[in-house]
Amino acid sequence: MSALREVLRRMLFMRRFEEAVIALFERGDFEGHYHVYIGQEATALGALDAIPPTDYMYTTHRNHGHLLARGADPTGLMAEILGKVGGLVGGRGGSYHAAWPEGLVPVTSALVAGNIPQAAGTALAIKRKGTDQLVVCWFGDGAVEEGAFYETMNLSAMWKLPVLYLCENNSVPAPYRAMGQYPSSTHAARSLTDVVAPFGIPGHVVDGTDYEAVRQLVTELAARCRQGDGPQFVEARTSRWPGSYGLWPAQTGGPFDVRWVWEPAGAPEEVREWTASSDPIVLLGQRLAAAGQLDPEGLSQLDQEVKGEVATVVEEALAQEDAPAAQTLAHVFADR
Ligand SMILES: Cc1ncc(C[n+]2csc(CCOP(=O)(O)OP(=O)(O)O)c2C)c(N)n1
Ligand SMILES: [Mg+2]
Repeated sequence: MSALREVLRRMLFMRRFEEAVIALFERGDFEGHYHVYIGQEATALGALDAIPPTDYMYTTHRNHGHLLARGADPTGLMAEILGKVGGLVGGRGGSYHAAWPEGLVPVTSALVAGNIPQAAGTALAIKRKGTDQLVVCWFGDGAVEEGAFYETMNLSAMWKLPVLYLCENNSVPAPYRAMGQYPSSTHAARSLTDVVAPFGIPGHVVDGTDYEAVRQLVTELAARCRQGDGPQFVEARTSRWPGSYGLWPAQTGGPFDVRWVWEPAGAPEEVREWTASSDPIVLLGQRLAAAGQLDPEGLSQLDQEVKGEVATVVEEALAQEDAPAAQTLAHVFADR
């Protein structure tokens, strides 16, 4: 199997995993708010394939894809989302606060931009210890509107901290994904990369639907960070998946159908345009097909395998005990 075909398989796994999360929520198997990473799969895989497991990672409310791409156990993540005892953080965090301390994902902040100073703090500790690790810090375009972002850009630039700031701008229309300037509708700057320029932090734009482009850029920037050049800022552009909208995710258009790789026009109206122009699975599938490395039967078989793996994950997570209520406050107060 070619390396990119394996990437496609991993993207499909992430997609089917989150479709299962949606189905479990709709069935009432867990409560609370959650966010899916559908449509951004290529960004997490491209970036994290360029980063060894010895580096730290901080993620956000949209963390499922980051954790899976990082190599967290899918059953542990599913159990965490469901509030089960075998969850990545004992079922206490749920979707919003899923983390993986053993995998150097120490904590997840539900506050937009809350993880940015935490990432810089870890980078300061790394610098003081003198190791050659770095910190990957994920956040959305919304975080660039928060005060914590600016304070942290200033300090991390002054102290030349080894942090890779990976901003996923998921609100860019498809034609602007690989272009230079793109004005945000919620930010006065002409482009998000302009925002870090006064701090002397280099800003880079990449098409977040392009696994190879993201991987190549992050490989280069990680090397610069590691050699002491200080922070780097990436704006990875994706186009928001229209299948999930409103405050409470609801899957309009239904689950992804692998036949849309060959016939995106066959997708339901709600997701048709996005499927054709912006779905990273469709875009990579089409590339592989054009190179003679993928055919409809092969993809369908891959999908069946992945669906089977996800079904096992769901079954094993559901079979676990609920996390005991008495442990809810464990690790919250120093005296417990
Ligand atoms: C400080 C703060 N304000 C508001 C919220 C509510 N909230 C949760 S996600 C979100 C949108 C964040 O947008 P962005 O950073 O672009 O991430 P995206 O959801 O698009 O991935 C908001 C406003 C929050 N969690 N924290
Ligand atoms: Mg956003």
